[in-house]
Amino acid sequence: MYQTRVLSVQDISCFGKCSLTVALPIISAMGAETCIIPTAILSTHTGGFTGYTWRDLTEDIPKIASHWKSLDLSFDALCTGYLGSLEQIGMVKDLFDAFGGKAIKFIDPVMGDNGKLYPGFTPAFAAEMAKLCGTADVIVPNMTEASYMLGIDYQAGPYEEDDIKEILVKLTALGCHVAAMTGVVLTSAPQRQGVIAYDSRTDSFCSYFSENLPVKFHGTGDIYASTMCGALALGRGLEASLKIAVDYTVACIKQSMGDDEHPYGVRFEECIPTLVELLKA
Ligand code: PXL
Repeated sequence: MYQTRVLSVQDISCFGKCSLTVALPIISAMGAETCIIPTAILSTHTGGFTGYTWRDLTEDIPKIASHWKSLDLSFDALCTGYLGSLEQIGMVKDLFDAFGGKAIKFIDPVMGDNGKLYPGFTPAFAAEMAKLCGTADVIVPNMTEASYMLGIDYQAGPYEEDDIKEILVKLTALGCHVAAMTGVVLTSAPQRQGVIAYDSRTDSFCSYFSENLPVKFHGTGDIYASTMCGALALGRGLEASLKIAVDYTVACIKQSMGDDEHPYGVRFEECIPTLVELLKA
């Protein structure tokens, strides 16, 4: 009997609830077989911690790929998150070539937030990530990542809907089919936050908005991306996938509001039953 199979390529932050420690449980809970290629092992993520360790796994990536090639593995989706170097971007291109046949190539171009790049990222990395995004089917940048990839000035929200749409069209001009902007708040409805997506193949937009909660937690972008990629891999349409991913992310944030002991990540584990319910709809 067929089971959807997803590959997630990103780091393991051993403590801190992001990247593979959220992608693996979330995509698995959605019912898909979840394979991983860890790109690095860090003791924690880099947001709010100092003194973290970093073991680079770049040289393992092509070795894992060539073993898998000998096993003739195939995937329904290839999704990437935080990548650590220009070399790793090149290796993801190779993974797309080797295993991209029937797979949805999904990129969360993790690089920054609130107008700033995360530690260690550079405009040169953003330019290379933009090229990689051109080889994807679906990309899910936030406004910071979109601005760096397009070389435009970052503007803080709320935004005019037409401005977001213009940026999405420019992002698909990089070469991908679908660009979805995350974390969007519009001037027309500042009490809502959500995602607007553009599909260049049908020249159509869709969006899904929920509550704009007055808090910010680390790792919510990874939760959103894992859920959206999982939903698409399972065959849900674009609009349905946006909804499942936004609703699950908002549920996780609500579950975590007022919890001062875990400021580094959300209580996504306790909301897994909600995710399973969202998939039934
Ligand atoms: O949540 C994205 C992410 C993933 N992995 C590492 C990070 C971050 C964001 O800061 O530092 C190591």
